[in-house]
Amino acid sequence: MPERGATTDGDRTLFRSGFACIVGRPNVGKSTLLNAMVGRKIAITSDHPQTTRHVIRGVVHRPEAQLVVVDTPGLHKPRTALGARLNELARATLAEVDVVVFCIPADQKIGPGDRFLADELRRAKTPVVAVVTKTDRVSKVRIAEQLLAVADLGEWAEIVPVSAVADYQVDLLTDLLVARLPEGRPYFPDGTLTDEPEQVLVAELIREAALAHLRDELPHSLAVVVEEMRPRRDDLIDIQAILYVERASQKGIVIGVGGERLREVGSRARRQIEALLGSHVYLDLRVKVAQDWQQDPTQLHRLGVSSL
Ligand SMILES: Nc1nc2c(ncn2[C@@H]2O[C@H](COP(=O)(O)OP(=O)(O)OP(=O)(O)O)[C@@H](O)[C@H]2O)c(=O)[nH]1
Ligand SMILES: [Mg+2]
Repeated sequence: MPERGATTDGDRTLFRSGFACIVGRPNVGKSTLLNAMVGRKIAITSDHPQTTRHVIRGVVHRPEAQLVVVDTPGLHKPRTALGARLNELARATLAEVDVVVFCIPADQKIGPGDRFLADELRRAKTPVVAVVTKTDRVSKVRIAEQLLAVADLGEWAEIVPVSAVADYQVDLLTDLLVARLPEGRPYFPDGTLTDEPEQVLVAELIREAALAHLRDELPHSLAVVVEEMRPRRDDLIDIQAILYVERASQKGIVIGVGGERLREVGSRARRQIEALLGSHVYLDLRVKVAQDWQQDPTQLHRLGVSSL
């Protein structure tokens, strides 16, 4: 029997390859789903909206298929240059993939943001699999209600309830997406899980650690750049990174009383980075001001809000 998702042509088993792009409002669980599908943390996640700031590719390897999953920044109506840039990134990606995964959380009523997106997707013409995320947070009755509400929202190739945290139907979703890929050769070598540069993964893990300690508007003002990454010994890597905030008044919040918050962020990030790199890490964090960088298109790229 061929693997699920593969078909046979006489004796020949077809290899499928292609791209699925995850879209949805901010904070609906797109990056958590990407990580669950790939089986490793590639994209950082947080309970602050607009955590993802650039398009991130993760690779799912199957014996008969390779699925490249593209995580995008949450789509919403732009307020700043950052918001506009994020929307632009997500839209450009939509047109270039084989199938779209549209995430709607089980624990929130469908709102104008979801309808706005459903309209966008109708125009894109790529098949769309609607996914009801975070099913572990609600009752079975509520999941059923949400599935019906999603069905009313548009024309979907499939509707699948999923929990990335409880690992419910993540593999099934992958199977459904693989089945929609064209025949083709793999895009990435065996074993490659992402094409994100190591330095970017490290900067993102530092941002994730900082987001876990920050409230309100400040998360939107934070950007992290790894300035240097150098082995000091066989088993120790020196990393220097800068946390940028938008205003001088925000510096103290990130640093905390007597530097305590920055130390906590550093040790949390260091543990994650050591797991990623498989080496001890000496992490040197500094905080600087990049005045109103969100409003300044020339600074966006430098601070990790990159183009495709
Ligand atoms: N209980 C539960 N929580 C989830 C699940 N998926 C995501 N979350 C939580 O929801 C929050 C947002 O998740 P993200 O994956 O960062 O959401 P996102 O859609 O990528 O957000 P943006 O990048 O800001 O657009 C985090 O606190 C996650 O831990 C799930 O299946 N179950
Ligand atoms: Mg995200």
